[in-house]
Amino acid sequence: SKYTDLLKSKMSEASFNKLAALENQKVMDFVGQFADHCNPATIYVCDDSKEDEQYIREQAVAKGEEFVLARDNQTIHWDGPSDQARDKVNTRYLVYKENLERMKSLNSVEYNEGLEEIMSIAKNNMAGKDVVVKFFCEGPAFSKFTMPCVQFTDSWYVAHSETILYRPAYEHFKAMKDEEKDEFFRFIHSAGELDERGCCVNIDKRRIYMDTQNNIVYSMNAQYAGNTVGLKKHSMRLAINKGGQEGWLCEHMFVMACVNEEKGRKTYFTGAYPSACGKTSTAMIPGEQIVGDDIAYFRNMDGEFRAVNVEQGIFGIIKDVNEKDDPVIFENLNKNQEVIYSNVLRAEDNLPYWLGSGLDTPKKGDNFSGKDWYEGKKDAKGNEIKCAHGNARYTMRLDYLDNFDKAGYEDTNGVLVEGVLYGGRDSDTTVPVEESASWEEGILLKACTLESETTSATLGAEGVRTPSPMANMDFLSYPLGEYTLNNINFVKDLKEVPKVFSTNYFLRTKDGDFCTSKLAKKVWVHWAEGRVQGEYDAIATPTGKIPVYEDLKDLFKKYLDEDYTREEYTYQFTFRCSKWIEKLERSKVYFKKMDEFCPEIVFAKWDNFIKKISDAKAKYGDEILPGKF
Ligand code: OXD
Ligand code: MN
Repeated sequence: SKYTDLLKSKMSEASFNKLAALENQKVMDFVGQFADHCNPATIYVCDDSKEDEQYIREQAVAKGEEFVLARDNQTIHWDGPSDQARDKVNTRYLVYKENLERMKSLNSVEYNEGLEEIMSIAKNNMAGKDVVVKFFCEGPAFSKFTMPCVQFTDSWYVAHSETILYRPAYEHFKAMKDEEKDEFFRFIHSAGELDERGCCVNIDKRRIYMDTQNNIVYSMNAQYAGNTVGLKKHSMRLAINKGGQEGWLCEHMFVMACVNEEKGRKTYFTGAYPSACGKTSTAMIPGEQIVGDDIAYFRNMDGEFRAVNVEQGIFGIIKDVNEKDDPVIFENLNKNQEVIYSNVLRAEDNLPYWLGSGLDTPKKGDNFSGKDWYEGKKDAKGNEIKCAHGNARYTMRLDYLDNFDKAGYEDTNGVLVEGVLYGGRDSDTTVPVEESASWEEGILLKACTLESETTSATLGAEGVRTPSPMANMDFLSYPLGEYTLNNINFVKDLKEVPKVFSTNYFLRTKDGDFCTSKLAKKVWVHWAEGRVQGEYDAIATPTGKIPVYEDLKDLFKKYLDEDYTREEYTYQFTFRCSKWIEKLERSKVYFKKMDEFCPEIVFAKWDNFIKKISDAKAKYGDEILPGKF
């Protein structure tokens, strides 16, 4: 390689040998190009060994990006006060001129212009720093699902996070056949200059630029994991695009198994939920099993709908994780095992505290706002700074959890998916659970129309609905209309097509209270499980099929020991015609706005549903009680 001398000057012999042993020109050129351009002091190349993982952990602490906490193997990392969430404004696609028109509703920049900008920011951005190169993969290694990835970063916190969150793949790279050697994702990341707390200084030059045409993502002057961890949201955008071209899907979904002990069966579901709509809590319903909590790949494997969890760990929101609401995670955070906390409070006892922990929270300590947080501290705008950020996180391996489905997770063929859930949040439109009449109706009526509703916890007006098709808009890397059709067409050669369900855990009574408790999701999922297995009758509505009262009554008794009344059922499962028509009209407006080239067929199908609902309204009235349609 033309970079051999340069690389040898920045690497130990052992590191260079690890790189050379891959016999992969594209890897060599990638590492060489950025070794030259970003100009780090040294480069450490990792294989899959425990020694290299340990070296990363130690360096994250030695370099001041993480601090050791009281419990064994637990550390804390802070992102700077302005680096606490995904930066949607500065996250852009680099798009060739000829594709700009097609991509215009997705945040894009002309290829050469964007590349020039990002490369000028990247120039010497690693000066004086030590870089780590590590190989990972999405999904299990050595399988049809495997997406190999290489991460080049000057942040040992980012590398440490990835060591927890993703499967190692140095050996996979080593075994790649010549014809596969070009097929991997490349992530180049630099936190750049750091302050004394290990936080990124040059936030004004934060940019995340994605080149889906060449499968490379550039992330500069950022540290928050959603902006930096290449294998998470960056890779997701590359995979959505690649899947779209190759006929598979990358979805923003959990994978879980609903366990029916009595019948001795296990049914796999995947689920997409916009944030704050119950995704994690559904993936972790007590008594069921979890395969993954955030990202799934779907493939048609010999006519079967199979899915893998792309990840190995959880980068979870820690707010409201407490003994009562989230016992499994809470228990694991309290053990002496590896966890990286980010943006929580470190108090004098050297333990972490966060919002909604249920613990007595000390009144001072270090937090994301600085070293000297105290209760009542205000920011520059005069707003009170809470003990921890609302988006503070924990990073932890999934296999710590007792309810982890190890066999399903490890299966190189993925798990057989029999049900897909789309969970929105609205107070007055959709029923708690509904099955779609078909896959296509599921995509059009459940997935594309997903919305979440603002709550008192978010700034601004309450009850405002935000469209969130497939809960995937932030990561969509090609136009929404095409993506919708790819979702519809994905099942066309399958022997068995999963059933699609919507859920809504947030329907409210006339008095404004939630209709059901947080635990009721177990009932809705078990009803879906029964339907998948050919049990339970269902009642038709204009948008699908709902449960009959008696089955829910039994399920509530069995799983929650609750008496579910017919009055509750009737209210919750009433079909609200005008509300549904408004919902579909909102979806039409949103699709038009987000993709002016969205195929007419999508709108035509929605118009058919609107007509069907209007006819029903004329015949049965605006609110149709269960069984009256
Ligand atoms: C997200 C996440 O932002 O998973 O979706 O962190
Ligand atoms: Mn996510």
